[in-house]
Amino acid sequence: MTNSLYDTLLGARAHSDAPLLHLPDGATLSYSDMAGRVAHLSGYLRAAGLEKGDRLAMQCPKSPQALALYLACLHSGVIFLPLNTSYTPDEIAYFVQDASPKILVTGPAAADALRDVARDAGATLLTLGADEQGSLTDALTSAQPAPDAVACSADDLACFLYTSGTTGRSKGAMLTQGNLLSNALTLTDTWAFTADDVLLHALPIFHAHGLFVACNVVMNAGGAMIWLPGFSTEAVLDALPRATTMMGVPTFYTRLLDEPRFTRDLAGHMRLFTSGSAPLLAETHDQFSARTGQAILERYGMTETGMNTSNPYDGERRAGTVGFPLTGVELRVMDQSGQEVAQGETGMIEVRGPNVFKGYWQMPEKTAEELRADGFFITGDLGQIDSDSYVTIVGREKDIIISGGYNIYPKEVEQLLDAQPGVKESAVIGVPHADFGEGVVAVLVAEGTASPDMEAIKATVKAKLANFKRPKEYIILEALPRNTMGKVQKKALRTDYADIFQTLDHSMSRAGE
Ligand code: MLC
Ligand code: AMP
Repeated sequence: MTNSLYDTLLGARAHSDAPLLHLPDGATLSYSDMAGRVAHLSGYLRAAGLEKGDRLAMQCPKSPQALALYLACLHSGVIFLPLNTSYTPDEIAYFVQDASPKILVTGPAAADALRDVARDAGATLLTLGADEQGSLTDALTSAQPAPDAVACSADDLACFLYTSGTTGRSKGAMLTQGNLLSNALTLTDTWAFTADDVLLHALPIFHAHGLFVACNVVMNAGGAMIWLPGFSTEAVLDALPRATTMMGVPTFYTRLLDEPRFTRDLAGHMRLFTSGSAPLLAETHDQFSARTGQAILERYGMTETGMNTSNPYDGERRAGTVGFPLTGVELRVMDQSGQEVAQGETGMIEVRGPNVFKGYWQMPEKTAEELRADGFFITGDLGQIDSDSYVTIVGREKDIIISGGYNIYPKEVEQLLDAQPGVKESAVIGVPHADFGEGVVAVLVAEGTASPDMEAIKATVKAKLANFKRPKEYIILEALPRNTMGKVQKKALRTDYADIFQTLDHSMSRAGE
């Protein structure tokens, strides 16, 4: 048995001097450089006692070594668990308790706050900074490289990605080697990636988009990436002339369009821009085409399934749609009684294919709720298929907010707000936000007549929740609107506060640019 995923991404080019990463300081890391790092890290993991099926959690700033750690886990058969760098120690504690990794690698700045979390979960805490320094690097000096990849089958687990639930409790989506490999092969083909491609990589690498869609596809094709630490308009404008392709969330494209220096001349040589993780407004698609002459290719996916659909590479990329099911992926639209709806009607999107995950870690009931016995996954997205077979996402049945490509589960924020002194109840909603697509708003009802202490509440929210989940506006009402069954009418709230961010100049509210 071999390790097809590792061999496909890196093993097959372990001796190639072709560039893999172009770094901000001008240095380039080749495929063989990366393979050397991976062998070294893998040797360390094995000497530390990690075996196939063990877990390693990582909450580190983006760096080449962080990517090497992911690949070293694949090389060793260790399950890789990447965590959003914005998560607070409280949030990390839950993931680490749930997944019981043997090693937790964190940025140096977070180490003190996570020492107890790691100890309580029985994990060894190591550090890895954006500059690649830290105790992991120190530990490597005495490690021997592990030359051979551990044999793995398509059904073996490769990664856990945590995704919040409508109950507020996060679930670890178990992705197999086969899931990741099938998506990498299909997308490379669908989007015509080759060894000549240079992808402008400004996404984070702790989610499916930046790690699996971007890195796996480029590595499978043998291409290179311009490796930026995150999205900054300046850095992207600077790097664009050296790139052939870019993958982004819609916020990347609205920010670029806000910039007059983003012109047809600057973008004209690009082979492909893709968008996903959140709806791309048809208006953004059209503005982008008018400015650059290029049609953004929108695709649709999710943590549990990887990518499901894509607009065509050759053919009409239709604004407002997510294109067609990928090769090997079946997609159907179902009504509430479990029947397929007529063409053009709206229903629940379900998908089946080699990309669909194995289930939620240690949550068989949750798995059974969302993964049908016949293998179809119930996405929670509402959609329709038009007469030309284009799929359109028209809404979501699941109560989530997608802000700048990150998912926020209102329930999780509401549970925290409801527990605060002076708060009787709360409703958390997403409303249009020019920069992030949707912005989080909290509507509170006070306990008694006194107003709650908003400064204290905001401080608690800041301590407990990752920054992207924090409400950007708070409203206090005497009562929440409810229907005759007593259910909170979030739709009415979304209508009432639809304009709340409209008066804000989003370019002024962005720090660091
Ligand atoms: C940052 N902030 C956000 C936010 N990102 N708030 C809401 N939503 C977000 N996404 C906060 C910051 O903490 C800060 O708050 C304020 O907003 C302004 O921050 P900023 O400096 O403007 O943000 P920036 O660092 O530029 O980040 C914005 C971004 C980033 C869009 C570049 O969020 C991003 O990289 N998003 C990509 C998400 C992604 O990769 N998703 C893929 C999921 S996989 P304060 O209070 O501190 O000032 C998936 C499957 C699929 O969904 O289909 O792909
Ligand atoms: P996540 O759980 O972070 O993987 O988020 C997946 C969700 O993002 C999907 O279920 C959709 O609701 C949404 N999503 C991803 N891509 C698109 C897209 N192109 N258009 C609309 N929604 C999308």
